[in-house]
Amino acid sequence: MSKVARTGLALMLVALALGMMSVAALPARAANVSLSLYGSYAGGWGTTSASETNPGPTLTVNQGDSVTITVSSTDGFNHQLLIDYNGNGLADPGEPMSTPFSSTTTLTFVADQAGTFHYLCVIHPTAMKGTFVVQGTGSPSPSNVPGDSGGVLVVVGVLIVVVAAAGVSVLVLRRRR
Ligand SMILES: [Cu+2]
Repeated sequence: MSKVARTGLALMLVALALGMMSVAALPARAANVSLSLYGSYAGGWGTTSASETNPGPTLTVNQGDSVTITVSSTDGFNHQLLIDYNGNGLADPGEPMSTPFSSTTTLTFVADQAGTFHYLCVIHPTAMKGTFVVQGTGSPSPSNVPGDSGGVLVVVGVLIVVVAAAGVSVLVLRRRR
């Protein structure tokens, strides 16, 4: 291998390592978060069956989290949990909603929108409500486009890896000829 090729190969490997590091250095995201809510018409919502209030406890997660809420009815009535992203008090397409439950069920969804929202029981929206906060992750984005600032870093990191890997293979192939 010529000196130029060796230097080129070394540079490519450095770029490859840097690219991989930039992907690995991304802030921790997309955690799995498990929450419990107990609800009744007379009491509202609580994180335990003994602490129901209306409004219920404020639930806070990070944007991108996979959220599982285990919901239990403590009065034997049917309830149905809704994350009311648009605040109209109604179930809309794209808003996470549990099945109706008179004992226990789970609702799993990805908290993809950052902001402060309400959760409520669709059947008893005024008697069973609370606040649901999705904290945005990463540095503040200059635009108001919902989604991630982390995505750009991933794309840049992956591009660096791909280009560096291509460079390495070209050099290796040339050497074989
Ligand atoms: Cu209810």
